[in-house]
Amino acid sequence: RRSKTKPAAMGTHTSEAEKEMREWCVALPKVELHAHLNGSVRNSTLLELAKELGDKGVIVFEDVKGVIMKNDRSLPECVRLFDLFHTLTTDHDTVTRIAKEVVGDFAAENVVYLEIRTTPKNNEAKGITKRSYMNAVVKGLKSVEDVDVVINDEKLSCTPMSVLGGDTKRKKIYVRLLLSIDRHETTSAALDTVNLAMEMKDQGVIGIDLSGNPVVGEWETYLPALEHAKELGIPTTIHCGEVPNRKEIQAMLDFCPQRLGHVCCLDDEEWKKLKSSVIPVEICLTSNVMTGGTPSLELHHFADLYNTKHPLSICTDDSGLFSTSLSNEYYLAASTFGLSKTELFRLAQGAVEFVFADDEVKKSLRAVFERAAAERL
Ligand code: 6MZ
Repeated sequence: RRSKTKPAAMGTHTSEAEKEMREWCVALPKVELHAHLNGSVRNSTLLELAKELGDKGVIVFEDVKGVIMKNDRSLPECVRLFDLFHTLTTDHDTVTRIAKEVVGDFAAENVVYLEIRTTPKNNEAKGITKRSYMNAVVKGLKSVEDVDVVINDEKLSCTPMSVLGGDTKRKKIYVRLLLSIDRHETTSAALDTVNLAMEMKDQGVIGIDLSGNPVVGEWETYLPALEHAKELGIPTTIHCGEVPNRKEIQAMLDFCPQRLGHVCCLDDEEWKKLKSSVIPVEICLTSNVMTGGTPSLELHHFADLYNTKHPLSICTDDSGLFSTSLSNEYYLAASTFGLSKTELFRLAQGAVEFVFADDEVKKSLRAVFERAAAERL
C-alpha cells in the first residue's frame, strides 16, 4: 500500500492564521455537488444506531464500534463498510432521520446549494422498495426544522433569496437529489432507478449518478440506463477512474456526462481527452487520499486541473466516513496548494455553473455570491 499523508495533519499556516482561515472557509457560501447520503452520516448517529441493533442482538456493538471509529481506510474497506452502514440505516424512519441530519449539517457550515446522492434500495424483508426508500429521504428533507430547505421550484417562489446565505439567523439551503445506480445492479434495476428519477422530478430529484465498488460490474450493464436518462433529459454524473480501467474510462468520457467524479487514475491520453472535453470534475481531496486514489494531497490532480483552468468543484464525497466537511476541504485546498481567499471564493462561486438545477436557481445562487463578495472581499 502506498504511503499517505493524512489530510487532517496538513497545513502551512500558523495556528492563529489557520484558525482564521478555517473560520473563513466555514463562513464562505459553498455549493456541494458530490455527497453520498449514507457516507455523510454523523459518527454519533451511527454509534447510536449500532447500539440499538447491538442491544437487539442483531450485531456485536463493540466490533462495529471499532470499525466505525477507525480512520484511514482503503477503498475496499470503505466499500465493505457501506454494507455495515446500510444494515444500520436501512429502515424508513432511520433514512428519514439521516436525510434530515445530513442536510442540517451541510446548512450549518453555510452550504447554500446541496446535491445529495443516494442509492434507492429494495429490501423485501424490511418492506422497502426503491420508491418508499426515496419517499423516506424526501420526508427527511421536509422535516428539517431549524433551516429553510428549498427542494422544488414552487417553494422557491415564496422563498426570498435575498436571505439565502446572508446574515439572517435562519439559514436557507437549496437541496436537490441525485439517484445513484450501484455498480452491483442489473440493467433492469438501473433502468428502474432512472424511471423513478423521472417520476420524482417534482420532489427535488434532478439527476442520476453511477457509483459503487469500482472493481465490480461492466460499463455495458449501466449504459442503457444512462442513455435512457439522456433521452429523458435527466443530467448524469459518473464516478470515473477511481481505479485504472482504460476501456471503461474511455467509454465514460465518450458518453459525455454532465459531470464526472474523482478522475484519479487517468493515463496521459485519457487526461488529454478529459481536458479537451471540458466536463466539470467533482474533486474529493480527503476521500482520494484516504482510499489511495491519489498518493498524497500534494500530488493530487487538483493542482493540474486547477492550473489548466479545467472546470471543477470541491466536494466531500463521504463527510461522515472520512471525518471531513466541505469547509475543511476548502481549507485543505488553500493550505496544500497555496490558494488565496480570492481564489477559494472564485472556486466556490464557479461551482454554481455546474449545478443540475435550472437557471432560476443559478441566478439566485449567483446573487448569493455577489452579495458575499461585496461583504467579505
Ligand atoms: C464509489 C461510493 C463512494 O447511496 O447508500 N459510494 N462509490 N466510490 C466512493 N468513494 C469512496 N462513496 C460512496 O451512499 C453510500 C453508497 O455510495 C457509494 C457506494 O455505493 C455506497 O454504498 P448511499 O446513500
